[in-house]
Amino acid sequence: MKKVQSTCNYCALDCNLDFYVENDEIVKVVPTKGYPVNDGFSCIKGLSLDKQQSVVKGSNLPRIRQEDGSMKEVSWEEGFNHVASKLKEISEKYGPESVAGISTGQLVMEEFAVLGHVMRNYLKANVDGNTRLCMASAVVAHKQSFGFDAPPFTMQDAELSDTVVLIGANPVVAQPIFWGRIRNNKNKKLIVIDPRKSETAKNADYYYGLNWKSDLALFYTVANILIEKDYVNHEYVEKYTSGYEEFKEFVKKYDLAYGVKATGLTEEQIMEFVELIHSGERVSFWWTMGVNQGYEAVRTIQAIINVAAMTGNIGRPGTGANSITGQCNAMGSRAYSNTAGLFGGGDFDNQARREAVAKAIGWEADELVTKPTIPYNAIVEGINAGEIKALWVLCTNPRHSWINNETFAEATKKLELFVVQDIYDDIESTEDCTVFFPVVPGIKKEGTYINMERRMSPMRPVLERKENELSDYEVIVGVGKALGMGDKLKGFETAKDCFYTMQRCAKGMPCDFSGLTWEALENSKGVQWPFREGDVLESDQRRLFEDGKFYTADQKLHFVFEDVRENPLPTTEEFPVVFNTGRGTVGQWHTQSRTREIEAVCGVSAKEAYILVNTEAAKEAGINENDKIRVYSINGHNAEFIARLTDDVRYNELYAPIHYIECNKLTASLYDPYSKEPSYKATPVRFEKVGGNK
Ligand SMILES: Nc1nc2c(c(=O)[nH]1)N[C@H]1C(S)=C(S)[C@@H](COP(=O)(O)OP(=O)(O)OC[C@H]3O[C@@H](n4cnc5c(=O)[nH]c(N)nc54)[C@H](O)[C@@H]3O)O[C@H]1N2
Ligand SMILES: Nc1nc2c(c(=O)[nH]1)N[C@H]1C(S)=C(S)[C@@H](COP(=O)(O)OP(=O)(O)OC[C@H]3O[C@@H](n4cnc5c(=O)[nH]c(N)nc54)[C@H](O)[C@@H]3O)O[C@H]1N2
Ligand code: SF4
Ligand SMILES: [Mo]
Repeated sequence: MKKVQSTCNYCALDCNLDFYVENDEIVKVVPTKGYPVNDGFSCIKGLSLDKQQSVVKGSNLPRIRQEDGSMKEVSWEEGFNHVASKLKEISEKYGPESVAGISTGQLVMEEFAVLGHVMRNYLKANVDGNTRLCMASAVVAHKQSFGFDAPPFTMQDAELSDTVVLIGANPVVAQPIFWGRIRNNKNKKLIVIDPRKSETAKNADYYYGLNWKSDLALFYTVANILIEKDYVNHEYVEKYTSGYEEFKEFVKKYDLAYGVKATGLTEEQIMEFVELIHSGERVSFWWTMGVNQGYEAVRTIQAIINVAAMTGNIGRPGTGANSITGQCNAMGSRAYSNTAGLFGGGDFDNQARREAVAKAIGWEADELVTKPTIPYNAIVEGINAGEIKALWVLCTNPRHSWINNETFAEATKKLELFVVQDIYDDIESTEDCTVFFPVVPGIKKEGTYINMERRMSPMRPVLERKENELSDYEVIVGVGKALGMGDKLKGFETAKDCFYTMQRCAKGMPCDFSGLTWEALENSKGVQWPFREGDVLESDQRRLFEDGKFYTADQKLHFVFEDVRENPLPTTEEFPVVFNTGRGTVGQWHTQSRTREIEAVCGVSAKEAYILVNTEAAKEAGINENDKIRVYSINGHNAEFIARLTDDVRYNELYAPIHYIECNKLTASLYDPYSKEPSYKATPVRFEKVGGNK
């Protein structure tokens, strides 16, 4: 029996799993013992990766839409030539910016990189990813505060912390293995900040159910009181930060009375939180989508960073302002997709970086793309405005997951070329595609992942490929060749070549991994960047900023802040209820295309869209458990859900799991101004019983 150690390609923990294979069949999946992330444990999704091998039904050949609307199977060569000639034709006719791509945080690093190379370096097109829906706010905040998009922690910090603060994060459902590690820390106080009494909040020692999107007000108030009480680590602030004095003046107006009014918490709760932060010796702050997805998300993250910094809770074991990531390779997509920054980091207008990257890929600096991509929302708006005519979607399902998703449905009808590349041919996004590229799932491909604590780990083929089965990497290279790139694909021929090309690009940057080889990563404990040539791995738990030096020009952490803004989309008399959204269960993954093959999940998951309704509010509206309700959104759309009654959501709140397409039918197009990440979690709505008289 063959054993292959590989990486789970669902969530951002990147658990390692041992696949046992006999006669090209997976006979068992065992979470890797001794692996620093998951040490012998995993959740149901990882354990069920063997189920994800049927790929598309029928053959593994591409399909092209015909005039009568049917899809015709063609050879791979024909598929590549068709897409390449359409891309060229559209690019020449309407200009390079009429071509766009939407990628993901679920491909391997090498796949984003080669896509960025073909689409951005060569075609000069725009390519954004679903990481925009997820991590963009953290990226912008990290860059401004730390000088680089660098999550500072190692996951062990949750075990070493005496005060763990979770803000808008529900790891019981979303990162179960990480939750296990928090729970195993018996010496901690657990504080959860979430308007909804989430599964995690129910396990908290201190739960603060603040108003939606009032986290910024809370953290400014907390900062002000910490200063007033002189609970500040002055030595840390003076040595390692800049902008503190200005921040101190700035937060004066955010007094306790303001905090109480804005957050809906009591004076006692806010003061208790302040005392908990002060009395903790190793306080760690962790946030996820409850923070990243908001109309002032970047500044909220920076307020959390500021509080961590002014109390000296950065760079020590058990501390940190720590962004919990979502998808298996969100970190890889951030540093190596060539979308918001150059390969390996650095802005597109940074001449020194341009030259270094150009040299690493064997091009001239002036041949590289000159500016970041337009963001996801601008791509969708550009299609609707008739400016973008070609779209290539890979490994994401925007018809379901995009905010206000009817705008995406509308857009796809206007495209001249719409390529969808997925392991399933029947996801919602394929409905209007003009070309479908079927690809193999993770268990049949190779490359590198980077998890939320910067740990690189390999994906290696567990099963052999069958006839005509291609990986994302090969499909992208196939299109590149058909475009006539020739020598311009040098260094990108295979995933392994690309790994070394990216290594050259990142040399000297914070995410430098020049000390690694493709082979050394295999069967390893993973390696956290930075890992430079000559570095010796002294520990498999490494955090950043232990020396107090940051990646900014003055090497200091920058206090960044701005006034709390009016909510651009407040509840109204007509839409008095807040529509909160997020993950539903451990077994269900996003749009459910991937997890529907897991019988143990599907068998127990609701088939129809359901929604959590507050018991008292339901009673008043004459709604009983399992009744159908209709929710009307401020965005003009409405949808039906099965009501589930609970006291875990508030009187004027509904909670819809994202695993049903109805959810994003109702979210309204609102973004953080700096990151352009959608504000998915607080749309004004109203509801009524279907067939009711309200
Ligand atoms: N089983 C499963 N696991 C997953 C995923 C999945 O689809 N299924 N997806 C993965 C991905 S890509 C991601 S990004 C992560 C997401 O992981 P999480 O962010 O932990 O999950 P969410 O459910 O989106 O949101 C977390 C919480 O934010 C709260 N929230 C809403 N508004 C606010 C607010 O204004 N302030 C605060 N403080 N909290 C608020 C919600 O009530 C919710 O409980 O999960 C990953 N893990
Ligand atoms: N209302 C609301 N909406 C949200 C969120 C929210 O909290 N609230 N969260 C947002 C967040 S954080 C995220 S990350 C997004 C996620 O949204 P999506 O990215 O749209 O969701 P997935 O279902 O993960 O889509 C991945 C697709 O890739 C396919 N796939 C799997 N493996 C491979 C592969 O190897 N190659 C290729 N080519 N395809 C593959 C799967 O079949 C699936 O169709 O949703 C966002 N939408
Ligand atoms: S916790 Fe995340 S990485 Fe680990 S097995 Fe589950 S989905 Fe995979
Ligand atoms: Mo995400």
